Amino acid sequence: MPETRSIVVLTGAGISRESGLHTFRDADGIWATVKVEDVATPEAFARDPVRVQEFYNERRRGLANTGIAPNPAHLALAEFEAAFAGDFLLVTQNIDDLHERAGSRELIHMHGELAKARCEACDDVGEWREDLYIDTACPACTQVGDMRPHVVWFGEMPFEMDRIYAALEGCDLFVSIGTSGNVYPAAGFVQAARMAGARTVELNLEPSEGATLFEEAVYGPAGTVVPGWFAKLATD
Ligand code: BV8
Repeated sequence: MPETRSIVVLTGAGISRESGLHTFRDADGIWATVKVEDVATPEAFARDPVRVQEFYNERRRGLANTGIAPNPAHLALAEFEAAFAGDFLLVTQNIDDLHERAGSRELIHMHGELAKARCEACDDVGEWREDLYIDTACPACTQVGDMRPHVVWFGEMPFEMDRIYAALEGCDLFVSIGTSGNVYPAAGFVQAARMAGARTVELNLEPSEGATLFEEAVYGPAGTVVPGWFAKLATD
């Protein structure tokens, strides 16, 4: 096996499942109880901002629950990154803060962060761990009524796409963990990695929508599969 010099890892909601956070499309997932078009689009926010703010307030309160903590999969990624001599980039679709709490450093939240809020009047983005209301004042410009979760809704451009594609074009290993491969552009990253000639691996509970695009796969819970797989990579 040629030496691995540059790794891109993509994670989705599945990596946080064993930490106690729901996924989206599993039977007990978030989209089983609420519709995307009612809470996760700019149109929904314009139509019913109270409902959208409450949807994210509930999830943000959930993050503050002491029972929610990084699991062995998050910890294994942070441990591997710390010891890896090459380039390592972790791109997550998740808006929870479990990767940073596990110690990951080169980390991009392409769909934003639940623990941050953005002012649409002055574009200030800051840490935000309490509830957001339609009359919350911006801490930077004091404007009232323009605060929103710093989260990427459907139809909005994900963050740091140039940096992500540059990393994919230069990587020799792409590992996708805990994602169903339903949401673009993230679901297309494996294609970019293949174009770059990278080795492509899927670590998931079950085959994703894009399973056939991966050269290798290991199926099982991330908390078990990810530590073992990265421990072996570290000794390859
Ligand atoms: C954009 C933040 C363009 C909000 C989210 C091409 C074709 C078709 C449609 C499109 C396309 N291009 C764009 C679109 C539209 C849309 C899209 O992809 N729609 C889909 C549904 C068809 N995409 C967008 O709108 C994106 N924007 O493309 O902009 C643009 C261009 C110019 C100018 C402006 C804009 C924006 C998408 C981002 C939306 N925001 N999240 C929030 O969190 O509330 S997406 C949401 O889905 C989450 O981020 C989530 O992470 C993401 C993906 O879901 P998964 O993470 O994969 O979770 P899921 O439940 O689906 O799967 C979990 C997996 O884990 C399963 O496979 C399961 O088996 C596994 N699992 C479960 N337990 C475990 C496990 N694995 C391991 N261990 C376990 N224990």
